[in-house]
Amino acid sequence: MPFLGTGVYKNPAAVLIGAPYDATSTYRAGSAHAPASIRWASESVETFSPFQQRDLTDLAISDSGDLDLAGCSPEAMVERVRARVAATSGLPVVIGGDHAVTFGAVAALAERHPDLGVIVLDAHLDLLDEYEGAHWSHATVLRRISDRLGPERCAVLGARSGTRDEWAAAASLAAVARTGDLPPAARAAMRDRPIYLSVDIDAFDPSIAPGTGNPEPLGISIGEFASLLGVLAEHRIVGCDLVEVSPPCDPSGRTSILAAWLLREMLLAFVHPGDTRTE
Ligand SMILES: [Mn+2]
Repeated sequence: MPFLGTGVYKNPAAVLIGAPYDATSTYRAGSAHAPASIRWASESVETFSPFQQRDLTDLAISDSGDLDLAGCSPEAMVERVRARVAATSGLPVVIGGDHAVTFGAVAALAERHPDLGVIVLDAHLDLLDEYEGAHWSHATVLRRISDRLGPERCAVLGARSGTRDEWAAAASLAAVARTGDLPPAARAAMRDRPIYLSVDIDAFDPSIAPGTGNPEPLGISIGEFASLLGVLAEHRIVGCDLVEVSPPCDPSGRTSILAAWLLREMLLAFVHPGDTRTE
């Protein structure tokens, strides 16, 4: 079942890409089931957003289904995500999977946009150089991105968990904030850059989004996210993802429904009605 409001277009303005992979999860896996669960949950959401006064059906958005990542090593997974995103015209929107999938998308877009900046919403800093010997892990993803782009091109919002060393390393990022607000200095630093937005669902408070592998108290609110989207809609977003929803940890299905709603709002904020629509 494709995501809400998507269709088949020759030149889509945005393309959803499922990345069902959770082999680098460190505590509770299950995010490999998220793409299917979020598509299913999207049936409970309307295509029209009363907040943005915009409708998904006015936009040319395709759902390309899931990548085949079964049995992949983390390196092979990153390469498959990279290759698919590199081959995608239109805004790539990756549905994880665990957070390690983000690096594949960022690697592809950094080739296309040498001045790429990355904004991550995440409870966790993910700045470890390695996790129990693993170079590619959902716990090292921002470190890998920062190594690739430079820390001054990376910002993390909603952050409230990390080792002492990770917090020390975070000081060199463009921004690190516990709230969902992009601090003014980071707004300026990101103003002229193409931006990739990565949304780890655990940035939200666990009372809102309990269905994730590593829930962490004192998270951001949905209202904070909506305000951030308003700010980011004025920037140039060239790719985005939503990761770390774990359906087995989400018996009521509410986290998948929130994820579908967040994706609708992201698509409506980042894809413009003037963008190509070819049947
Ligand atoms: Mn996280």
